[in-house]
Amino acid sequence: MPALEQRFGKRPDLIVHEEDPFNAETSRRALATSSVTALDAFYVRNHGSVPELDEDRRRLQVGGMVDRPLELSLAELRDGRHQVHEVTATLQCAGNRRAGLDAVAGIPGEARWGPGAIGTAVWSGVALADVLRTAGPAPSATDVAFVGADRSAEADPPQPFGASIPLPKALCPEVLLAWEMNGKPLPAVHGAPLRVIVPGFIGARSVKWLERIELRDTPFDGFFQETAYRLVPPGQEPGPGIGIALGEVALNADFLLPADGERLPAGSVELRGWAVAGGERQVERVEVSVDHGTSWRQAELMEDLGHWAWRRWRTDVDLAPGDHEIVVRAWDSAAGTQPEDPAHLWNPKGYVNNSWGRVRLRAEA
Ligand SMILES: Nc1nc2c(c(=O)[nH]1)N[C@H]1C(S)=C(S)[C@@H](COP(=O)(O)O)O[C@H]1N2
Ligand SMILES: [Mo]
Repeated sequence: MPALEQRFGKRPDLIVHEEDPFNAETSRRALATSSVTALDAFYVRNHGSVPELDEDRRRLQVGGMVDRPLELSLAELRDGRHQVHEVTATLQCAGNRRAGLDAVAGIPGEARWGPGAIGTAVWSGVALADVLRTAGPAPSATDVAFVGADRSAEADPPQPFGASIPLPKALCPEVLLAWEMNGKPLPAVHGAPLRVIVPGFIGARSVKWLERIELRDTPFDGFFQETAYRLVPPGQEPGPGIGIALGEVALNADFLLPADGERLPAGSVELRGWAVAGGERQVERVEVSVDHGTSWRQAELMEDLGHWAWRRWRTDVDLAPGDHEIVVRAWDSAAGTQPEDPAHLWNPKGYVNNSWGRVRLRAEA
């Protein structure tokens, strides 16, 4: 195990998938114990090494299809011209729960994320919309691209991580250029000195170590937008423009406690987990079944942290001695629910496993 400082100050129960680039997910227990995820527990998804950046010398460039290209220091971003906003938002990697797809058929070269590539934090910074209005988007601009200061050798050719979102989303007040996370300076591993936060969208659109914002009339043409983070049909090879570009998060839910495979005393057992709706949608209902989906009971939705945050849920079930499989599914404000079987969702890059959450438990007399 690497020294603590190489783990970026993360707690020992973080589940490390890769050392460099550092990729690690939060333990189910850590997610279950607080509605806002602690900084030292928050998952990390990197495509290159964490860049060492001198905050005082950094400039944010805003260019492309704008009337007034900008170059802003961090001090200028924070000097009060733009109001500071705070948003509680959940970030989730599009590869969260990939292990469930990998169990259907192998997904080589991709981390087998469990349900912990997700976390909720209080982010603060300025609204991207305010900065964009200062720059003045050209009438024909349709997309806003973000480029980071890291460099990824996973891309072909090697390049900084980058992504874009549609301009209408970029103008929404919840989209932030953030320098604080849970009231503390943004940690280096989470994108210091400045990152984008795009609530309701997959984590990959919330670009860390932000260096450049570019207004365009097409989506960003970098590897991580054009080739990666796309839902490719089974049987096709990932490639530029192949498959659905992932944007809004899909409705999803899973268990946090007890852990899969746990043995516990028969009788009343508390179940806990999370649910996220994605986009503008809200989690309306979470239900669990102890009979493989024949009947469902309502779980209790826990604290409401606002429009952009997950809902944690809990319920008690009575388990007779023996083996049990319990499943969970959520419903959202569009009356959508989750598919039962990960086999029907399998895709070559292993994204968006939002099949029913599942735990197997042994209740002992
Ligand atoms: N510059 C940069 N931004 C990035 C990434 C990256 O590798 N480089 N990873 C993205 C992905 S895929 C996710 S899921 C989130 C993860 O954010 P976190 O590491 O702060 O949890 O950051 C996104 N932003
Ligand atoms: Mo991600």
